[in-house]
Amino acid sequence: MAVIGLGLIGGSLAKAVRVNRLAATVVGTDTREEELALGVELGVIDEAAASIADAVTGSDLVVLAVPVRATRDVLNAVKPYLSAGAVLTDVGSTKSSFVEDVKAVFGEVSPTVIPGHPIAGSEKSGIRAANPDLFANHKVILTPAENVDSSALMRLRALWEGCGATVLTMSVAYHDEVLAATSHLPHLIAFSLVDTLAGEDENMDIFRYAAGGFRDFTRIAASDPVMWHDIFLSNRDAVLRGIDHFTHDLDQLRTAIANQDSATLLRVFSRAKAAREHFSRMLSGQAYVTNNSQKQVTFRLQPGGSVTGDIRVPGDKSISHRSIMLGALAEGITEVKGFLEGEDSLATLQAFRDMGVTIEGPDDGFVRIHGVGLNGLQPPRGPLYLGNSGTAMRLFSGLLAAQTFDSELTGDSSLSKRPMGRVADPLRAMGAVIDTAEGGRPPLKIRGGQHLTGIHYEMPVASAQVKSCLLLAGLYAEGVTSVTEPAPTRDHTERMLAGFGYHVHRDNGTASVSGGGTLTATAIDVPADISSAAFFLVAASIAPNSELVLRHVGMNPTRVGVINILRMMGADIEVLAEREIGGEPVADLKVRSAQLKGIDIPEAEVPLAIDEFPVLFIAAVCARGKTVLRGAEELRVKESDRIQVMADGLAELGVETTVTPDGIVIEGGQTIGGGKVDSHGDHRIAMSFAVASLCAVGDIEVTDCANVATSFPGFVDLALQTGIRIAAEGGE
Ligand code: SPQ
Repeated sequence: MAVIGLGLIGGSLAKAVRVNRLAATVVGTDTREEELALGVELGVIDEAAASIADAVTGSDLVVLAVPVRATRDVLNAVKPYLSAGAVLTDVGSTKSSFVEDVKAVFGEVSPTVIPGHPIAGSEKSGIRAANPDLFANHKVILTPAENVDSSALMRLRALWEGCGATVLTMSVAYHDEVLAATSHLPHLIAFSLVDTLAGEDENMDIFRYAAGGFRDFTRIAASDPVMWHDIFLSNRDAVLRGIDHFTHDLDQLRTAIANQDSATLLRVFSRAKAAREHFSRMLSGQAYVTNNSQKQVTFRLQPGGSVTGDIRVPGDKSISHRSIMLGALAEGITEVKGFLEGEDSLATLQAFRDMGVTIEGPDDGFVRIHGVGLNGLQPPRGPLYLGNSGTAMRLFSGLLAAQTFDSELTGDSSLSKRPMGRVADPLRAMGAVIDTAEGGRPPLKIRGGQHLTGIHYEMPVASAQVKSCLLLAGLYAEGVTSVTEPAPTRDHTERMLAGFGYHVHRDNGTASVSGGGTLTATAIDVPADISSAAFFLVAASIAPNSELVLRHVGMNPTRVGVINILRMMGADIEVLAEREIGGEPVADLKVRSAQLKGIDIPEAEVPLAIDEFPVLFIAAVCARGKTVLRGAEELRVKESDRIQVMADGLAELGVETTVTPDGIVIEGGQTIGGGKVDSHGDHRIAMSFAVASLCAVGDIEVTDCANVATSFPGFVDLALQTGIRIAAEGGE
């Protein structure tokens, strides 16, 4: 391997390759003789070459680590000595200029030329700063051309990975655009600010009193001036676009300050604060919410235990989503208590920030939403990323179908498989223009500026999301929009619309709204989520010697199927202190161990307990006798196919079940053994198998559990606190 240029990056790469024994011989060359001599002395390189010709001759890999502006001259010197098939790469911060130089010197970009850029560095420079760990846990971007030699790419990727880096590939143009925004522009601003302040008369005082903020912000102004001069000139166009964008936004802040416009200041600052808090996630191209599928979290469970205590599970997910949506579209300020700070509802919150809504918090469940009115949303800058949340995608499709601007809704790999035709079709009947991917799957591309007209829709499936989507679209439609459901589904949208002063006509199974009204801000107290409480209701029922109190649980009649079913199975659940808070019934629940019995689950209960079936299957395994579930085909299109995935997981633990197209038959009383279960990234499956450990006879390992954070942040701590023998491993 030949490294041309023994500065910080070239030296660190040479040393990392040597330390990790990734090349037989590392030859270095540099125009600065002292640096070259130091290279050998410090063990950075095996051999010092007196010229580029000597270094390149016989090398399989040639790495250019020279200032960007020197690239062309160095390539001219490399060309005559480069062996056929040798891989040529670089480490420069701009990639189109490297490609242009390669074309100018070689006439083409051959398949073994692979531009590269390690996203690592330090304000230190020179070979003395060479650090073999510089690239560990950092990203390296390779920008191969379409004709790239795949084995060359594989070898170069392996080399960087051998130095501890994570390798990403992208196009040259995309690389330069992204780097202009995330690296070049911040350096420019830091240089400029320090220079401006240094030019002030009282600069000595300014620097003397400079606090940590100044130091943090301007650290990069100590970077190598020549290198940065080169970078700005060679990535000129992309950097200019970044400067123009930034100048425009800075100007807006200036105007806001001049005009005492606190709404704009608060909006920008709170959006920026949220972005900064989640910025590592943003960098992975996932807006501001986690791409949980990339985190590997495993639950390890020891068998047995009792469940005791007095707990409150986090806020209701369905109500949390809706509180942000209606709060954002209302006139005035809505305050929310008990908001669920889970990834799903945070995705909804972030999407509204992306559409210009000022949202303060969440701060320990408290959120303050500065409503913009039904017509006050602004076009988002890019696609709205909704993570794992079916609720967010389906409800957003309704309210975005009526906006003046275009929008695109995307999600993680699980959400990208879920059916969206069920909302797109009736919305199209109202006049919306929506494109989906094949089979009606996400992403959804929604064309703005359409005139919607109310329809009457008979839902073919009992779905609160479809109903809510159409009611939200109906707020904007001309005339009446009415939806009839085949069986009662959760009615939080209807209740909350009424709470915001919007009349919803409800008649048996039909809910209707007339377009053209307004929503008036209100206060919302989100009850604890009965779907999260369900895990503990089953846990305390099946574990011996258990007694647990669950506080402030939402008892909306369209959600209490789990309590009805568990009671039919013989569970000992007391409902205490029933009360109504903000239009939703709430109660405390006391649950004690009980011998459960198998039942035929009444089909009418299915929509009322739709999210609780995974954990109810665990109850059924621990019951005496047979439990039969029918009419639940909807379970197959949730975050996973919840019938099959539960049956597969139970089979891993030695429990046999009979899967039917619309349900399952479970013979109770089987022994739950130890084993390894794949949750398929489905939060409710992961938590259900954690509960199963209470009745198991062996250790259980549940994989792919990161998505538990979508609906139940803090599950592991609460489970441990009540007596479930759980440990979580892994994370980002
Ligand atoms: O939001 P998402 O991903 O669809 O979440 C789930 C869940 O288990 O948390 C379903 F997988 O809950 C849905 C629920 O099944 C939330 C919901 C709502 O808030 O309106 C309604 C139900 O779905 P559907 O399809 O019956 O409307």
